[in-house]
Amino acid sequence: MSLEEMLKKKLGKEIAAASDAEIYTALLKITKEKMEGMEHNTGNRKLYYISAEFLIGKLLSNNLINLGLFDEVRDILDKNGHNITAVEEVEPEPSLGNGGLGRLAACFLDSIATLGLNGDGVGLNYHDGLFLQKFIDNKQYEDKNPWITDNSWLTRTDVSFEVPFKDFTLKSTMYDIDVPGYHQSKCNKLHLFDIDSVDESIIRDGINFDKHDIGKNLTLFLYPDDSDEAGQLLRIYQQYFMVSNAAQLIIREAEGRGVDLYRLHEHVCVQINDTHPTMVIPELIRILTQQKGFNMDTAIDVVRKTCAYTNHTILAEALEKWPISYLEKVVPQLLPIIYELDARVRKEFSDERVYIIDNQNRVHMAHIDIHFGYAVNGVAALHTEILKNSELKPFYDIYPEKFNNKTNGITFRRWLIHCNHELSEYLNELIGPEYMDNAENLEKLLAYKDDEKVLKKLREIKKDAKIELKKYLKQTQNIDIDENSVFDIQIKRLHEYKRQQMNALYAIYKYKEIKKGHLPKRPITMIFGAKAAPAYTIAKDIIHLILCLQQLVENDPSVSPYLNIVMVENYNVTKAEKLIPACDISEQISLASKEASGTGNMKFMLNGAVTLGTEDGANVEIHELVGDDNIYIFGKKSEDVIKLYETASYRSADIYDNDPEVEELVDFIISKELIRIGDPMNLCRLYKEIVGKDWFMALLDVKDYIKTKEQMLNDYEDEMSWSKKALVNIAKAGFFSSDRTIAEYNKDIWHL
Ligand code: CJB
Repeated sequence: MSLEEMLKKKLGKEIAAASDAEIYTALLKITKEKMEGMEHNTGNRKLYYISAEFLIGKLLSNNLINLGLFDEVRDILDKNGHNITAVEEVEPEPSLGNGGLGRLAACFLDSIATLGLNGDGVGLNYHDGLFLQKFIDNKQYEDKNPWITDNSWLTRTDVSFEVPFKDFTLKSTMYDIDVPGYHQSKCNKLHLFDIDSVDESIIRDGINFDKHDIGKNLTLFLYPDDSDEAGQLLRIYQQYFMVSNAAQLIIREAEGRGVDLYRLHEHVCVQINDTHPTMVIPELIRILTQQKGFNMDTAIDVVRKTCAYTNHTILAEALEKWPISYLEKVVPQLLPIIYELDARVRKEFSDERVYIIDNQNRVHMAHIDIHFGYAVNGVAALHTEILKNSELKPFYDIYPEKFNNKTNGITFRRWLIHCNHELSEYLNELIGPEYMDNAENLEKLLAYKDDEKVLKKLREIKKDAKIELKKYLKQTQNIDIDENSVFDIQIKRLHEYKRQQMNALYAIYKYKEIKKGHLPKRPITMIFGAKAAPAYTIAKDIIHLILCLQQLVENDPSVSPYLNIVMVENYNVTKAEKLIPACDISEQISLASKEASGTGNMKFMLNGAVTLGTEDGANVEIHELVGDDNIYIFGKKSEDVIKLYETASYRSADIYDNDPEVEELVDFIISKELIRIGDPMNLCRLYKEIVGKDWFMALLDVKDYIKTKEQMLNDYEDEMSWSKKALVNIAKAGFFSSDRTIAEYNKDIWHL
């Protein structure tokens, strides 16, 4: 039966007569059936990629692309008076992740399947995931974010495990999402564990709920507020539930394959994505010793050869340390094992910085991973060097052989073929389709770097993407933007280290310049998209500042023709897919040393934006690849920043007091213009934070930042030379394909 006939049959009516929602559901069912019929990848060693987040985004188009059906479906819909983009709108975006870490996990699943490797993801099926962001009175409000509908990509399986906690046991249900590789005949799975008793009706006024009622709340939210004890306990419940299911699944599948558990490591490999899944180590040891007759030495040895750990940050707040007393309340069965692991470390090493349990009775999760796993990797070259030479130096001194770098990557299926059809089709025409299978082929584009026709066409494609974004913002937020302006975009989690506040200071600078009559050659559209963690006060104050600036500029007719500030509401994968193709200037302005890698930087580059960035994370590697002429680098270097922290010598007040230009920008936060629009409490708190603390040193780099951005805006006016920069960025992006990253994980760590 042809695809068109199948679709008609599923719909039970003519395609032309069906609604977009009906078509979406029919296509979902057809795609799911096709994937259910595909075999799973096989291999002697199987990977389990355990992660608290999988930010997978909408799946219909990507699945169709990978299955090789996209063009056919698009044509069938066109022929019948429908449009695939409108059908895509119907799909709710799964709310299973927060930021780069979760999106990376999703790109990895795509690449693992594309390389035909035997590997599944394991995580949790959060019903309301990360909150839905709303702006009211220029502030962020959080609402629940339900995404699971009757017809979804989830398939309930009959796999279920008993997960024992101190006071009760919970029975799990495993849901699966199929993961097809690009043009592959086999599939992998994302396993998401859940409990049947979860109860969304306990959520009140936004995202509040009873944190004690674990049987009802366990899989409601990703990263529930952990500013109090109940919240921290809930996170431990979630983490243990995730890894106990993972461990039981691993053992069951291994036994099902006839694996001798004493050789588990030869057949299984577990990748621990940041520290959230760390308890899988003591849990596997517990199962092997208590249920499978292992002695402790052998269990530890086998588990150590099975588990590998990825570090995604050097921020202390994210390196989890759980009080023993909390673990005691939730998972007392793990404590004898954790004590044993700590005792072994203490016996072997005298340096207390590498102990698992510190002198405040807290368990350092990363330390378990490093001692009792076989590999530790950072996510960009600079980040891995910082881990080896400072953050994790005492561990590197002990285990140099375990440390390795795996620079992050992104899947080009989603971040080029899907999100930027026009560009991807043009590349196809120009350099042939080989780049879709091997991204390094994008370099062929370099042959056209002086071809005016090609450069002009790239500019047209960019303009078309801007027009698309303009329509989308009008529809979704009733915001008008000018497609002839330069689009400057910063989209990522809101965090002081990422320095959205420094970008806001630029907006203040530009506003003041325009007020003084220094008009830019071309209007500027500054776009932000970011969610702030609900308990992160200063991050929310920064959102407030940006929204107030947006309103100020919008209502000032002497400024609005030249400057437009837009904060996109509820920034997510779907919105990123619309924003990235339209971008000219990619803002990657973290304080050097603090952004482990970044992956947005790679997506922008691939879509022909030019980076404005610090020498941080993967920006360093982008810089090396494209050369000085095709990137704009500013700010202090990571060595200098690390020294400033070590010597505790940074004082933002010194800069503020001694530099009237900086003082003027910062003072504007509490100016009468802004106080009239915003909430004085929020604005004053932010002002004080910047003047009195500025922990991530926005004032240190702000002037260099402004200068470099001005240079960039100037250079943008030379259309051909700017387009050439865009071309070089696209051509050099091949290195950042997650297929390359996954091939490296497989070669150096997984050996699947
Ligand atoms: N990252 O998104 C998160 N969440 C965390 O809790 C810690 C780190 C990000 O991971 C990405 C993938 O490795 C990195 O590119 C990014 O720099 C890092 O902030």
